[in-house]
Amino acid sequence: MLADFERYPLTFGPSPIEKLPRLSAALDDRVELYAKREDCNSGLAFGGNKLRKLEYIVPDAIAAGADTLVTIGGVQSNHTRLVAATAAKIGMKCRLIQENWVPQHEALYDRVGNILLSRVLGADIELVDAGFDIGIRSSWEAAIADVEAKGGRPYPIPAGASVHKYGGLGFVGFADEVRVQEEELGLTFDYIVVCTVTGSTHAGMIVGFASDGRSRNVIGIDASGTPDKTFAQVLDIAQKTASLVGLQQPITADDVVLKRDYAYPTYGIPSAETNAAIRLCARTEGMLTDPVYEGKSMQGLLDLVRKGFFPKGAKILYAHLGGVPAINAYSETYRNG
Ligand code: 5PA
Repeated sequence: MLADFERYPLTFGPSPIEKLPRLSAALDDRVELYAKREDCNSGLAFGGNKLRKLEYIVPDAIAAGADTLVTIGGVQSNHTRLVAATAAKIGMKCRLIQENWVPQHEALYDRVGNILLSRVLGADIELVDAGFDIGIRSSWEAAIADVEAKGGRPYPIPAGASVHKYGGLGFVGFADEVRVQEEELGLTFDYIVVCTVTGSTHAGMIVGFASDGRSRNVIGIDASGTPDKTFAQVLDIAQKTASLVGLQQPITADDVVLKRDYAYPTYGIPSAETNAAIRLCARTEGMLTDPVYEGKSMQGLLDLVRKGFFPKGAKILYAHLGGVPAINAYSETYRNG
């Protein structure tokens, strides 16, 4: 489905799939857990899901004759870090708007983790005091206009590279990649579990897995805390991406499975259950997850297994989308492990 779209490689190639036997055993082997390691998919600034999306966006930025990538996220955004790294890699400048998406945080929150890396990567960063919202923001529009007013050629990339005409393509490719790996492994995954916020990761998977009837087997775990907006955005991106790639079947709201029970207390703040999930995964498999995104999808995965949501023996692929650098901004929370 992606043969007609240009791709600029930013990743090492297919991300590895790893079996998680000790985590499965901690859940009484009710299911078989695997992880697809998007968190180590590249040598660019620790990697992550955004690179798979940006691979299909960069050719358009180059063709547009842009010289500055302009994007937006929270202070500890992974997306902005990876846009900064991508800009460096392709020889462009990077302008970042970083909003105050998380209401309470520690003293060095805006100095460590992702934002530290983005500064080292040379991005021009503006901190803006606005709360969490996955929509189009005036601060981002103003930054685009400002780059232009100063004689630059901006290329706008919305939050999470999601509401972009090519934002869903990368994770259509994820599904193709999984099918090849399933052949190699001699198995088929019954479910794919994914963290969902700005929506194009989940939306791309819905389209990519539609051809083998598995759209509804992609279980999105909302980490936004604004699930109505996230749901609507996933559906919209999935429908637009489906028509872009010429999918022969319609995508409807029924194809979007989004679990809303794990984002509490709010975006960017881990609950006690999130932290328990982070620790269990780390201590059984040595696999680190972050308090904002993957810790919440790990929490959702563990809870759904314990509740018997998945049939016994189901093979479940946890999409590990990255994000670990943000854990450095939570040193108080994890001061005793
Ligand atoms: C992010 C997003 P989507 O936004 O595509 O739904 O992906 C959710 C997600 N896991 C899951 C990790 C590690 C993520 O970073 N991060 C955003 C960011 O600014 O970093 C877009 C919100």
